Parts: sequence; C-alpha cells; structure tokens
Amino acid sequence: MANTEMDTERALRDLGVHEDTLTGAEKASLDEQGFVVLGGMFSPAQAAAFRRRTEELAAQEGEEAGKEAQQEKGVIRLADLINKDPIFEYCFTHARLLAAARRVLGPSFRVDSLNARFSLPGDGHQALHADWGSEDPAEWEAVRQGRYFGMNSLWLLDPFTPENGATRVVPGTHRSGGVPRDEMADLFAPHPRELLLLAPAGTVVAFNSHLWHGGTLNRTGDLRRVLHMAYVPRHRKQLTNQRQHLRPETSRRLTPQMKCLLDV
Ligand SMILES: O=C(O)CCC(=O)C(=O)O
Repeated sequence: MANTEMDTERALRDLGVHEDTLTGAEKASLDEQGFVVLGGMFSPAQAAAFRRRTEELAAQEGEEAGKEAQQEKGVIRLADLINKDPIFEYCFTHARLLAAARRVLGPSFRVDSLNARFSLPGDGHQALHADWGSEDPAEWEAVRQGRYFGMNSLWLLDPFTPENGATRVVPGTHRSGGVPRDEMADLFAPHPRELLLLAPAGTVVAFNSHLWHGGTLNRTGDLRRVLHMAYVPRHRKQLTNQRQHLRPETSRRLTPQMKCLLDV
C-alpha cells in the first residue's frame, strides 16, 4: 500500500491517539474557548535542543529565513522545519497534539506547516487576526456550523511572560463566524475580552485556526521563541506543500505513519 493511502485513523492509532488522549476538560476548552493549554509536552532538554537548532538555522539562512512561507519585520521566522532536521518529527507526531487536531478537524487531516517565530526585543506586536479567511460565504457558514479549516499550535521554547510578547487570544471567537475588524477599528489595540497566554517553556497551546489571536510586544532584551505546528483538513491546500518540499533524506527516514500525516 502506498503511504499516502494509509488511513489517517490507522496512523493516529499507531501513534497512540485514543478517545481519552485528551481529558474531557481539555476537549471542552478546545470546543468552547477555541484553545487548550497542554503542559509538559516537551522536556527542558528538548526545549534547549529546539532553541539550538532553530538558532543555527536562523544564522545559516540569514536574510532568506522564512522566505518559503512568510517573513515579518521585527521577527525571525523559519519555515519548512520538517525538512531541516529529524529533531522536529516529534512536533508533528505528538499524540496529544494529534488528538487536538482530530477534535477540531475530524479524522481526515494533514500537516499544514511547521515554522518558527522569534520576536526580537522591542518588536513582535501583531494585529489581532485569525489564521483563516475565505471569500466564499458558504465556507463562513460552515464555520458557524462548527466545521473548521485549520488547527495551529504554539510550542513555547521560552516561557511566556507578561513582558516578553506572549500570544493574546480572544476566547470563543472561533465560533463567531466573523473577523476582528467587525468589532475593532484598530486591530493593534487591546480587545476587551483578550487574555495573554502565560505558561512555562515545554507547554504547547493548541488552538482553532479561527480563533482571534496575535503576538504581542516583546519588552525584554531577549528573544521570545516559539514553533508553530499547524494542520489542515486533508482536502485543503497546505501552507507548505509537503510533496514539493520533501527532500530525499527526509523521505528516507519517515515512517508510513509520518508520510500519511504529511500526505507525501
Ligand atoms: O507567535 C505568536 O505569538 C503568534 C503568531 C501568529 O499568530 C502569527 O504569526 O500568525
């Protein structure tokens, strides 16, 4: 059987995803708030290894860093991490994150992209936004009915503090079927219902791509580093076309389950 034909449910089962992989409270948080905070997802040693490797890549890629997907002023972005080191396989195969993706997207989804975003000191504030938009009113109606088109996650390589540019979220807005512009003249201003995600390194925050959110200003003298691990329904376009980007050395090391998740 070609790897792309492996049933996603089978791949998820093989990777340890079960009905009770997330607790009832975690599922309810994803459903109602649009995000869930998953503590202790990776160890301090793994956080240090992710920081080391992403910093090496940022130094190697220089001005080109992030170009495959997106660049942003005042921020270091890296893209296509899956092809840049086996260390990142851990991120797209983690059973608890996959269980969250299945909760939001149903059983048939694939990897969208794995990127990094480092807010530089004195920068990183973003407009409030969702990670999805469409010109098609029928798709907006689908969202209002609870059919979602993406799930993203923040992998905290540094703790999120009130000072270092923690991500802000507006709980429940994934269900609004609207955009921040409906409620705000200035998208960079605070939203009255926003909260800052404050958590230690090693935490992963999984969130519905329709949730209004954004990076905030890093007021410290240090980088604020996260990975963004995202999934989309299987029939939707990937931010990083995994078949086009797949390197021979990546292909050689991937298991059938990983190939299924990447859809390569
Ligand atoms: O890195 C963050 O804090 C959030 C980034 C984000 O929302 C984005 O780049 O779309």
